[in-house]
Amino acid sequence: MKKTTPPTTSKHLIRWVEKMAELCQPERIHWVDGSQQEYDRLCQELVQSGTFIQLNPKLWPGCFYARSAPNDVARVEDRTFICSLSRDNAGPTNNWEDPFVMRRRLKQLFRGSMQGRTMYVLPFSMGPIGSPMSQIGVQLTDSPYVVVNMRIMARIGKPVFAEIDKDIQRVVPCMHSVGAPLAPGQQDVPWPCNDTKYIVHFPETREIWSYGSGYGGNALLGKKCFALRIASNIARDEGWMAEHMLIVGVESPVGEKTYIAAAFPSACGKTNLAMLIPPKSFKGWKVWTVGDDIAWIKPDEKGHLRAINPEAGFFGVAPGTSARTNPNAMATLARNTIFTNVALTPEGGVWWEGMTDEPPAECTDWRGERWTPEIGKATGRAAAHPNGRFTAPASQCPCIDPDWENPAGVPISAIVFGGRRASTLPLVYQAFNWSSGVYLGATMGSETTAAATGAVGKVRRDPMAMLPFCGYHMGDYFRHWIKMQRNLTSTPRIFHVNWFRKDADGHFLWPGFSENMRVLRWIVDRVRGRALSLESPIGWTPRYEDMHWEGLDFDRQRFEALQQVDRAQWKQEVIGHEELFLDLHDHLPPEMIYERELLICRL
Ligand code: TSX
Ligand code: MN
Repeated sequence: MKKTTPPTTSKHLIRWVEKMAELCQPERIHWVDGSQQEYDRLCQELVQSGTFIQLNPKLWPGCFYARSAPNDVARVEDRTFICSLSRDNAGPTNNWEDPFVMRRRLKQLFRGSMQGRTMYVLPFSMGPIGSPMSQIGVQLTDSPYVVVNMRIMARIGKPVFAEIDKDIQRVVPCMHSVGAPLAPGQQDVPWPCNDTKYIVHFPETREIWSYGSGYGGNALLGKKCFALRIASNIARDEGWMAEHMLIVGVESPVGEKTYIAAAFPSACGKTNLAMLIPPKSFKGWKVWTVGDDIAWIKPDEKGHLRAINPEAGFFGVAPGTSARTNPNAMATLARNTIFTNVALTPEGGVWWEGMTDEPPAECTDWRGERWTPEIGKATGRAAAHPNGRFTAPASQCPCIDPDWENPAGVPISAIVFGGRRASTLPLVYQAFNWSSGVYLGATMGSETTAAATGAVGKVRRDPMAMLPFCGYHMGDYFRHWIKMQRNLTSTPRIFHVNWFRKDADGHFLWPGFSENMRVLRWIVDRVRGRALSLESPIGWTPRYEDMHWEGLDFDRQRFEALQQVDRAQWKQEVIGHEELFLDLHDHLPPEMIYERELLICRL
């Protein structure tokens, strides 16, 4: 085996790498330094191997294009496991396997799995290097695609080795193989992967093992696996929170800044909210982006919550992103971006559904086949995969917050939960207090939109948008939320929003997008003690006169329809809450039961 000198003095790390190399039998070991030259060389190698196509540098400078295998296009929740010692610790909403059984199975899968490939030793920091809120991992991977994506999504390489050598922080070992060993002389494919997939977490020993996939959350192990599933375990033990939340700073015309963290299930436009541009009539107001996906939130020494974005880039869904829906995202991904599973234009550009009103006359779709609008219409095939992605550096975002890399994080004044609900849920309301806010987050959900994933319009509960990402029992997770209040001198105010309420004719009642700034402004004013509202059975709701309407023609009647709290609908809603709680009953904190009873009484 070809070897280079390890750029670390950590005997522990070197020994682990040697042991894993013995297991996986790679042809080479490459210690990732994280430099631009290394990145450029890896991208060139990916072009030569056919994984990458370099986009036209005149149109898309520094950008590359990849197509995955058609059976490796998304996270695989049914192949995702939490292997705690006790099954009870994983809870009913996670897949569980005995850690000893799983270890044996993984050893077999990883034995020789990297033959003919390079094993990259990829050290990464989730959060700014050296921040007391950051965490370090080392991913061993046989995928150069993963290495270049991780360079955008996390802080990697030499400075992270330096942190490891200080030997003060625990390192989370992350094993990753695409599960496609090469026999001598065997020709590689553009997207190696395996039909057998395992995304495995060992919460007690804080380890991640991922096999068979090269895609996104399955393979970029710093993101969902570490920053949410493992970090939620660390956070519970240490008294902080690892949340599936965007973070924005809302600045008023006098320069007052209010930071908001917000959790939404998928398909609610989280990245769009994270990069919102206020309407023209909101002179002097500005929204700054700290993060679009994950927040690590911790009490400071004064007992106030502060948050960091543990990531360094955006791994965003491309379809639906346009100069109209999210100009800041379009500016962010205009250069130095990796596109996966979108369409390729004849000019060497990319395209996806929703990017422009007019589709290109002709392009190559995410499968590599010729696509025209006519073919699309006839076959029903989209040019880009609905889960097609861009991997773009956060530093390129025009509205990136000046404090986005502050090692101390930013102070969080409000937490917003949201969902896609055609009825029942008003545009916005504020929970009465912390525990009613935790109840509101625990019972949130979205109506299914894609016919492929089940019945359209059925509410799927997704507590705090963490259902697929909480690395332990959901009931214990609610308990942790409740307990957080005890370590705080002030709690953020908690809100719920719903941009998607419809009228009787099935039309959206709320214009959404930039106009959501009006909701953010009411939230900021509530947090600052400046806005009034009505007490309703579910919480505090703004009256028409509590909102700012300049620049938008939106009458009182329509607003009242949007804000209506219908007691009959809400009685039905509470029955829906009970279904979720049935599953979790033996770990549910009593506050959840009390809050439900109080809600029923108020209705
Ligand atoms: O992202 C969205 N947001 C949040 C923006 C900050 N989307 C897209 C969701 C899919 C990812 C929205 N879609 C939003 C929204 O607020 N609202 C809607 C629904 C909607 C769609 C089109 C219109 C209005 C509402 N069109 C007109 O009113 C003309
Ligand atoms: Mn997410």
